[in-house]
Amino acid sequence: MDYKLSKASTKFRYGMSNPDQLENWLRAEKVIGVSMIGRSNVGKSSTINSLFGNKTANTSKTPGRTREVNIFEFKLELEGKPVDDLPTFWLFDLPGYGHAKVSKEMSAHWEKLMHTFFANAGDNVLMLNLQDARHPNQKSDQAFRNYLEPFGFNTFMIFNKLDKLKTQKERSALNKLKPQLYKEAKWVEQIHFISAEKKQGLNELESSIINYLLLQTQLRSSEE
Ligand SMILES: Nc1nc2c(ncn2[C@@H]2O[C@H](COP(=O)(O)OP(=O)(O)O)[C@@H](O)[C@H]2O)c(=O)[nH]1
Ligand SMILES: [Mg+2]
Repeated sequence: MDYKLSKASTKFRYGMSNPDQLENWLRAEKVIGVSMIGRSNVGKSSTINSLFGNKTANTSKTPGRTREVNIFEFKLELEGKPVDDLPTFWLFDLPGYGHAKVSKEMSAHWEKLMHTFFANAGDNVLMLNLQDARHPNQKSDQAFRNYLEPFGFNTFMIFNKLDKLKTQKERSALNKLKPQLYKEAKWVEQIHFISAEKKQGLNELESSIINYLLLQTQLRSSEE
């Protein structure tokens, strides 16, 4: 069956910056969903908009402005109709990592909030680790990957802004990086190359996300 993300059904539900509130909610909810994480300005919000509908995330030109975990509810659809007999799925837009200009206080808050998220999200959240295809695998990306690995989440690495690679040199640099990435991060399940703006590579990514959600739903119902 040809499921799609139901763009019209996505709803903003919470913006949480309080770690205790986030922890309590995650523990009560037992979410199945996906989470977007990456450096500021790599296009997390744009990718979310392209996949889940225009009204979801605010895109912003100011790096590091999103200081909260933004939580959305979404559904799948079949032939344009939202499917109601699947569980509610959740989408998380996480604040970006790796911007140098924030204060110590801000980054301590970020760490606490992120740790709370990763420690309590549960086994059924797919991590979408977004990077900028022109500036891939930065130190902060590697540091984040090392941080994320022991949590054991299913993870995709996604390279966005493919449309900005204009020269052959830039494209071959990214191609050369691929084997290195597969080696550095064997635990990462899939690597995708997209342009959120020019809508490239999004169909494959969407199907992979949907497959993940349906599988988790099946596993969940066989546990009950
Ligand atoms: N050329 C190009 N620009 C993009 C793409 N995706 C996002 N952007 C731009 O990158 C900037 C940051 O995007 P945003 O989604 O706010 O990034 P976030 O901070 O990771 O949420 C904005 O100016 C977007 O228009 C893309 O695929 N191609
Ligand atoms: Mg954003």
